[in-house]
Amino acid sequence: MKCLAICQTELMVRTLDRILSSTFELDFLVENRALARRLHDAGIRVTAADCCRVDTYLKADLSPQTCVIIEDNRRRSLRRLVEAVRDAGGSLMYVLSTGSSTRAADDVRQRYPEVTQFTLAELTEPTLVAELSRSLTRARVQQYQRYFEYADRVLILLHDDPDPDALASGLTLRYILRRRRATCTIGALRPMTRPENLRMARLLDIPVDPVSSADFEKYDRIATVDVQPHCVDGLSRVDLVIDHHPEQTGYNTVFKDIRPDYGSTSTILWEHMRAVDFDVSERNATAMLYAIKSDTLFFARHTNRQDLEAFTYLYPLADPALIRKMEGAEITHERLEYVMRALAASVHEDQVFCGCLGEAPREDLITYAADFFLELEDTRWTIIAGIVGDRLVVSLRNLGYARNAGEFVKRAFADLGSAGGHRSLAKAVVPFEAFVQKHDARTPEEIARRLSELTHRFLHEQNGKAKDRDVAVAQKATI
Ligand SMILES: [Mn+2]
Repeated sequence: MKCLAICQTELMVRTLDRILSSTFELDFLVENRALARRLHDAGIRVTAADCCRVDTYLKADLSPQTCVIIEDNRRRSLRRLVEAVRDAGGSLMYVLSTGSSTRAADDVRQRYPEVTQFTLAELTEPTLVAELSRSLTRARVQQYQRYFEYADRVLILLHDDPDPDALASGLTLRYILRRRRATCTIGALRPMTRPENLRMARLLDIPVDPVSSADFEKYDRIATVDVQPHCVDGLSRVDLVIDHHPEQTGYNTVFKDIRPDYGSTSTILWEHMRAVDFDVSERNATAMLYAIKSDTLFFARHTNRQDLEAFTYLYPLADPALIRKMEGAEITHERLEYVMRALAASVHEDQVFCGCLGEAPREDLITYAADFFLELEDTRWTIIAGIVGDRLVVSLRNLGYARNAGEFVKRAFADLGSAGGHRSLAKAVVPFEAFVQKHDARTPEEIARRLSELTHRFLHEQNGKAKDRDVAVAQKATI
C-alpha cells in the first residue's frame, strides 16, 4: 500500500520512516531543499516541492487509495494543503499535530470530516505512561524482594477458604520472592472447601498449609495476598500486603500494593512479575489466567483495562486443557439439592429472587445458590440465606449497579453481625437467634419473605439514585 507523508521536520521524517517503511511503500514530500538532500543522502525516498500546489500531488502519482499523512506544525496553511491533496484526488488523509495547539487541524476536520486527526502526544502517551508506571512498580518490587531476601522462613497468608485468585497470587508471589515450599509456606487459617478450588490446587501443585494464629511468630516475614490483615485474628503487623479489595485500616505493614479498581489480585502480581522481567511459566500463566477469569466471572464484573491486558498476555502462555479440567463440572448432587431447597422457600418478585435453603453444612453452598439463581430469567438481584451452625449467612449478587449490594447488607445486617461487600456482591453473617428476634422469621419461608421485604424497601427508597460508596467487607471470607 502506498503512503505519502508531507512533513516539515527532519525528526518527523526519520520517525515515520522507521515506523512505516517496512509496511508501506513510503514517499516523503518536504518543502526545504537542503533538508530533502540530506534525507535523500540517508537513503530516504523524499522529494522537495511546494506542498500547497495540486500538481505536486499529480506528479507524486496520488490515488484515492494512497494514505496521506500531513504533519501539522502550524507553519504552513494546513487548509490550503489539505485542499490541494483533495483536488489531486486524495481521500485518505491523516493530520498529525505535533504542536500544543490543534486549532488548524480542528478547523480542517470540521470542513472535511473525512480527515482523521491525531496528535503526537496521543500516540506517545500510552507507551510512555505504561513504561514509567512499570518503573515505579519495579522499584517497589525490588524493595520488597530485598526486604524478604535474608529471611529464613516466610509465610504467604491467603484468606479463609482460598479461591483461585488467592492460590494464583500466593504461587506468583512465592516465585517473585525466588522461593520454594521449603522456605516459604503458602498458608490459610481455614482450608479450601469448593471442589473447583481443590482441583486447581491439586492440578497446579499449590499446596496450602494449615496455619494458626499461634504459628505467626515462627515466621521472619509475613505477606498477605488477596486479603488484608485486619480480617485475621492475631495479625496486626505484617511485612507486605497485596490486595484488590477496598483498603482497610487497623494493621501495620512495611510494604503494600492495594488497588481496589483491579478485578483480581493476580493482575497486580502479573504486573509485578513483568516489572522485574521474570519469565511467566506455563504453570503461573495457567494459575493467573484462571484466577482472573474466575474473580471477574469472565469479565462480567469489576474489571479494568489491566485485567484485560493481563488476560491477553497470559492467554497464549496458559494450558487451556488444564483450565478446562480445573473448571470441571460445576453442578454436583449436593449443590443441586441445596438449590432446590432454596427454590422451595423463595420469593421472586420484580427481578429480585430471595430464597432460604435452611440448614447447610458449609457456606459455599449458599454462595453457589446465589450465583445459580442470578442465571434465572428475569432476575437482577439474588439474596440467598442459609443457616450454618448458629449463624445465618446471607449471600447477595446483582447484575447492574442501580444500587449497591454492599450498602444494602450493611444497612440491613450490620447491627447484628458482620456485613459488607462491593456493588455487585456482598455477604452478611449474623447470629441466627439475633436475626429471629429482630425480624420475627424462623422458617426458611419466613426468612425468604423477610429478605424480600427488606430488599424491596431498600431498592425503592427515594434516594435510590444516590451514589453509594463501596463498603468494606467487615469480615472477609469468600464473599
Ligand atoms: Mn480476588
